[in-house]
Amino acid sequence: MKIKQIITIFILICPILIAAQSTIQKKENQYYTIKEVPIPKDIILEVGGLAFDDKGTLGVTTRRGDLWTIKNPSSTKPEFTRFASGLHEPLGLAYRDGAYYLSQRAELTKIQDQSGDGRADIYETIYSWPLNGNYHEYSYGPEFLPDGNMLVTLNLGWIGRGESGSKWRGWLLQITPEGEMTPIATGLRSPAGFGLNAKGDVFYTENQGDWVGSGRMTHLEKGDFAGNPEGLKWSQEPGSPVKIKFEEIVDTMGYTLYEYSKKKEGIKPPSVWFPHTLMGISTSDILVVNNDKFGPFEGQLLVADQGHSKIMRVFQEKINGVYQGVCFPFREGFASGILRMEWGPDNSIFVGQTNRGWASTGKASYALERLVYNGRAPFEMKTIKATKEGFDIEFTEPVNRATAADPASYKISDFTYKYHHVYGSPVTDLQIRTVYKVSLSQDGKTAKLFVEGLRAGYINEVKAEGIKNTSGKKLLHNFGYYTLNEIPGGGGTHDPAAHVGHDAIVPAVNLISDKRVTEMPSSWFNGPDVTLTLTTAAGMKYVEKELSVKAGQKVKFVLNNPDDMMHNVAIVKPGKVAVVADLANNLGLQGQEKGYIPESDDLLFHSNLLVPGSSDIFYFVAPSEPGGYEYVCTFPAHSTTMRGILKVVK
Ligand SMILES: [Cu+2]
Repeated sequence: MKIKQIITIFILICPILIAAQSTIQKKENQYYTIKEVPIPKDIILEVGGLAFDDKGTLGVTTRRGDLWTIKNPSSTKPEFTRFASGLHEPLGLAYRDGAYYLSQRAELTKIQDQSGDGRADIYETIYSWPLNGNYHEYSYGPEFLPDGNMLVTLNLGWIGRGESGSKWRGWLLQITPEGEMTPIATGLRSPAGFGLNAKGDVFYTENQGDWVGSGRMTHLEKGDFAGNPEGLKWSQEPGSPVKIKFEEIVDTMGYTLYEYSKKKEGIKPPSVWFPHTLMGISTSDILVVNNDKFGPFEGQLLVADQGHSKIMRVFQEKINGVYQGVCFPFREGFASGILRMEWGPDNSIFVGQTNRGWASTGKASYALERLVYNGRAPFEMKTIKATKEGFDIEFTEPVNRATAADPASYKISDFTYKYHHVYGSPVTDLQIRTVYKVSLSQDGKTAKLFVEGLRAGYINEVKAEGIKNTSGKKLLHNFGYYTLNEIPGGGGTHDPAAHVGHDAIVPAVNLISDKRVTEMPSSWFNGPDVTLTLTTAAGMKYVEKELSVKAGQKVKFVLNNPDDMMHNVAIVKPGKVAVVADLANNLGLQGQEKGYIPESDDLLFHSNLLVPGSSDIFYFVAPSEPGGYEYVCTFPAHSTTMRGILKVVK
């Protein structure tokens, strides 16, 4: 079956039913409440790192270079003290035995207050690394290992692509308190979040970008290569445990990272993919649920998303020695972009946020909030586990047997992403998997799904829309994404070694619609009355904030996309920009194929979905009714910043 047919069928039988944002936030709030930590007006708390000391005082590093301490951070009147300042964008913080440890751009630093006046007086460099000055050379950490050593990660620079412009950029490094450094793993691009799971294994989160099809989480062990080749520039340096050489990674333009890993030793595919725009757009911190006071999810991981201002929940298992697992939505609606999460002494989670230069759904430029469990467990899919036959879904409470035993209550489709030098990847090779049988456990809490044609190396969208609990209530969140690296006991229909690669590079989306007329109407004898040009810019913006035409004018509209991300433009009726953007967000897995253009009478005209470095031209007659018609990029999460006004005047 052709992919187009499959998608058509998919659209017909599996409409995505994601509730409007505010509705889901209201529901989530019944179980987990977001509370503000008030910040004094004169403090710009763009949070880079969070750590509690042994007295319950919260340390906060900021991107502006301060280290604040906050006494009684859960109270209505927390007490802020500037503990240290003049630091170079510290994007992490840890506390150990009376000292703070933090990564500045070029070093790991230990900071202490020896005089006891509440302000730092000793700044000690533990280990430093070179810096070439690129704005994107972020440094994160440290995270302490149980043995007292520390981990830091070094972001790639950005020059229109990721660049390891100085030694160890793109690496995970281990550093002893005495300042001895051991490189551990590379292939990292934008490793803003990393840490240990409940078993003590190291994971890091990655953002979509070049060589990275979508957000993801990867288990890192010594010698691993996680996918972006830039860091391999240093793999032959003394001390490197990584064997792969830079020139050995070639752009196949078709393989997935999983398939490539089966052909070449040392490549580590992710344990969990976070499908772009469906589960977030820029993963950040990882936090283990290390207690049973936070609901029924002890031992699972929470993963934050900076761009979508939300937290996701992850359950992982190890099959054949390989980590894999599922991500679920958990809580959205935070005030700004989440970079850090830290457990407070009261088992609430402190959530540190910032969005300067990195747009986010939450509009505040920075925030510190707490996520508090209300003591009432939500009805959720608690875990999804892979089996030889399909998946076992465990619920947080017993389910209605009739709904849970019906295969029609579940929908599964699987897909993957390409591994190539291009920024991101379209959803690739999407197919529907049939659930042909379900058996329910005695206690009514686990449904065993029998699924045809499982494919190893694919991401499975598992939806359970039909499920109710014994009192008739529906799931709080009814979908998750399971990354199937290994099928227990073998099986499956997909042989990666025999695979010859997927279709070429980026989809040539060519939207055919009466709202995108790409040839000048033959009746326009004298050509268009006016040509409007709109240009995209970095940071999810248009260069032109306002365009103007006369009512009824014949318009030639040019959209140029010199940016490194995909963008489009939709011109909408006055006041309808949020409605249209929401509809686009809710297109789900079919979004990209539709160019993120939803069907709506509020949407008047639109462009194609443009890949980086391309343009589009379309023609329309300006509305006869004067007014402020907004234009917006409907690519998920772009619409908050990427918009402007088309003024139609008399
Ligand atoms: Cu855009």
